[in-house]
Amino acid sequence: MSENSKKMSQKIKVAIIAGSKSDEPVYTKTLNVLKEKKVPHELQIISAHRNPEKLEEYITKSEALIFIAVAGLSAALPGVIASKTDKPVIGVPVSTKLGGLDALLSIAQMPPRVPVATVGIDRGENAAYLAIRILKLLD
Ligand code: AIR
Repeated sequence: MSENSKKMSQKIKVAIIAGSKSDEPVYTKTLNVLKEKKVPHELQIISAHRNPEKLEEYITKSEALIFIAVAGLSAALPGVIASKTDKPVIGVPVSTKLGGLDALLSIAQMPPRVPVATVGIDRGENAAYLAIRILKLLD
């Protein structure tokens, strides 16, 4: 089997969605761990505020088992994803302003029945390690 068709036959397990390309230093940490551990994944840049329809369409169609959402400022992204899927959602707050406290509180303070697992500010790698632990439960 060629490398290309091998890739095609691997189902995406983790979908990483970032609110902006400017979050790249943080989501790169997530990508690096998933690449190193050979977990099939894909990255999308979709803002919950700027592209809500595109976000909903992507979540609905995605075959991923886990979503990792990376965002700064008011950081609605992880919460919006959790409102549209019952798959696990891991949120990564980005230190865009206020040292990332704005995003951390926004992501962590979800209402009852709509959980988001929140990792530390700029801790993109921990989102990947947590996703891998969850995926191990399925093996
Ligand atoms: N963001 C984008 N749409 C909604 C939000 N909260 C976040 C991005 C990024 C920050 O706003 O995740 O952390 C700044 O984005 P930009 O595109 O202006 O650089």
